[in-house]
Amino acid sequence: MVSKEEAEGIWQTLAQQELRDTPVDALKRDYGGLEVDPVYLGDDGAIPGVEPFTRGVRATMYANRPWTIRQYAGFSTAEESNRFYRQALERGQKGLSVAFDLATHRGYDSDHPRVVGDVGKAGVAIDSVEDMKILFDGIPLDEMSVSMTMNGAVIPVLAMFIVAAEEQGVSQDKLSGTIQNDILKEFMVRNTYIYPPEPSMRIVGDIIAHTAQHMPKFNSISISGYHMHEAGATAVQELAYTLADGMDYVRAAQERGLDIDKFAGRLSFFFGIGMNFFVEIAKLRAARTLWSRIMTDLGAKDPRSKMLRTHCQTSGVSLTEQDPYNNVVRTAFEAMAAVLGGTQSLHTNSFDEAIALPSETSSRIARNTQLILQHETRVTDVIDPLGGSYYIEALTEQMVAQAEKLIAEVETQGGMTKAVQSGEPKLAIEKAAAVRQAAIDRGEEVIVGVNRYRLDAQEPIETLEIDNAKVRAAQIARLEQLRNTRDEARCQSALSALREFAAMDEGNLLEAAIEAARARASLGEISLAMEDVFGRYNATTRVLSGVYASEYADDPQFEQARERIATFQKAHRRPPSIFVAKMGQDGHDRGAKVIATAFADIGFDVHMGQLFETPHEVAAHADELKVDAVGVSSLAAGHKTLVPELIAALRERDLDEVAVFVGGVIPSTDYDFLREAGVSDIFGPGTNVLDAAFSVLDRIEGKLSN
Ligand code: DCA
Repeated sequence: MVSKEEAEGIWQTLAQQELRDTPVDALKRDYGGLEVDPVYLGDDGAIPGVEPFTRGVRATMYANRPWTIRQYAGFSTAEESNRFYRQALERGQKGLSVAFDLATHRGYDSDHPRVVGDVGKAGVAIDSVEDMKILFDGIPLDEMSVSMTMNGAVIPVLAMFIVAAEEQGVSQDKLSGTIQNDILKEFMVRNTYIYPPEPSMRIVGDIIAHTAQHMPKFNSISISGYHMHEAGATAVQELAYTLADGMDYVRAAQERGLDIDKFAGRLSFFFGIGMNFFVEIAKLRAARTLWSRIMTDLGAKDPRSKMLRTHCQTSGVSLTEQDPYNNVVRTAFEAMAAVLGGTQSLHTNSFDEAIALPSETSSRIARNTQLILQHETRVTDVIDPLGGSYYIEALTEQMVAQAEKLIAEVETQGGMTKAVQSGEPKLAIEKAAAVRQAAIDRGEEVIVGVNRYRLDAQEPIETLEIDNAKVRAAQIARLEQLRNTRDEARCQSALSALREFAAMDEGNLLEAAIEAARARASLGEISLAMEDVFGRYNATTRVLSGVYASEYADDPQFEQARERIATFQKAHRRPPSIFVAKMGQDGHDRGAKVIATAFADIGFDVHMGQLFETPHEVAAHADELKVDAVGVSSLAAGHKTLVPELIAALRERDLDEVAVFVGGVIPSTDYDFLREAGVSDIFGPGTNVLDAAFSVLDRIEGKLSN
């Protein structure tokens, strides 16, 4: 271990390299007579910018360059999103981060019948390179770093981005940014996969190979724990599974003959930051420490290959629908934790995100939260200010040890690609989510404004509404124009070449797709060419049992619910039954799974639908299974289209007596609309699961005795 003096010398040298012509002493601060150094070093040999990077990946960190303010956004159309991006950049945002709609994620063009409720919701609709060009119109792609959250349809989206830049006069070697390209966590939690795991891993490898060779400034992947965090993973699970995913990506690239030091410097990460302040800080420090060790073991030599550089986002599930201005405060604390943990880039959530898509006002407050942190709080002056804290260091060490254990478990299953196929990590996360939900419902974990200090009445807040039908019509018109004006023979031959690459298991799929994008093939067509060979993946849905019941042992309310079910059973010779449905392309199933698990434990006969069903498919299941109720979980804003369609489909089958419930991210301004459409009750975020169960029972009993 190096002495404190030696550490000082090492740090000075590294800092000077990063600062170039600026003297290191320029980083010193004077707070009205209080002298503050840019870094404080101890006897433990831990130096910012030095392996294993526990104290940060850069010697000078924010003292030289603050983290990137990178707000994730995308609104309905390319035009709308472009307007929003330009304005955000004028007002202090530093990097772009594109949110795509769910139709795009799942590889469907906007005119596909399965995506009627999804087009333009929860992100921007991209059908072709023409949309991509509009999205970045007037934004110089050789200067602006662009992150794109895309996993399923990663090949057409990245191809279209490259071609849009090319037609802007920017060659791909000049592009900087990040593509998410993290398919393993999609199978685990987020569910916007298209193809089965094996061909999906080939796609990841093709992208890493292409970017390593042709796009030296572009981060080939964003290995993401965020969605595990949102699905209810514990901090250790998020940490361990994310790094285990990373290990499989590295091995997949190595297996195709790539030298680790040629691509590892462009792997990046993405974590969620929740309300457990110090745990979240320790999580980022532990992640860097572990990754550096893992990469050394995998053969990396270059220190840049061992740096865990990460983006962070404040937690969506920590936001509440009740008393929503509290979310501004929550987000500010979470942002501070991300910064004290040493993130490279940050998204701060808007306070209304538990209810709807962010409005202009809420987006501004979210961005300003970061501007205030950077300009007013002085947290950027000192590098890793919590380094050496007894508590933080102890937590960091504990998390490293526990995550290492969990990673070893995954490794014994043959790595993450194998483990996700067994479904084990997904179930472990779902179990953690159910345990936490029970703790909240029982009031053991306090959420201000939800299970304690609740408002008697709440003022509605203004939320953004997207006219989905209008967006879809405009997209369809643009697609028609594209198909009518392109060189059809060139387009079809490019698509055939792509299909052949897929079938032969050779050639780079991204390179074939770039040619197809140039020839104006649409996103759906490019995606389908690969689907023709790989097939579309259908995950089997498993529901946990017993977790909720064991957390609720001896709870009087829980017992009361069970007794009511027993009485129902006696009267009707069967338990009440419910079909839990996920419609449209919204793959967020944490809420649906928690409800299914808890209702089954209470005694309901629960049927869990597959993901991505249409309203007609759900009505058919309800008919076949003869259920009393359908519970729809919606987190991606498709409810106003999909729920009325479901009710109409039930009516067509004379199933008027089946009660329909809706839960998830539903703005209160939509409640009347949904009730008028025939919905029995609506459960927003923060609803106590037992309360929901009583409401469902009331309706079912009321309906059955009529
Ligand atoms: N001194 C000198 N140079 C610095 C310093 C410093 N203290 N800090 C950063 N830099 C440099 C970096 O090395 C980098 O240059 P390089 O690309 O040539 O190495 C540049 O400044 C940009 O900084 P970086 O920290 O890499 O920040 P970003 O470009 O914002 O990248 C990263 C962050 C996490 C790596 C990226 O993958 C990302 O932006 N992810 C976002 C993912 C996302 O938005 N997901 C949405 C859900």
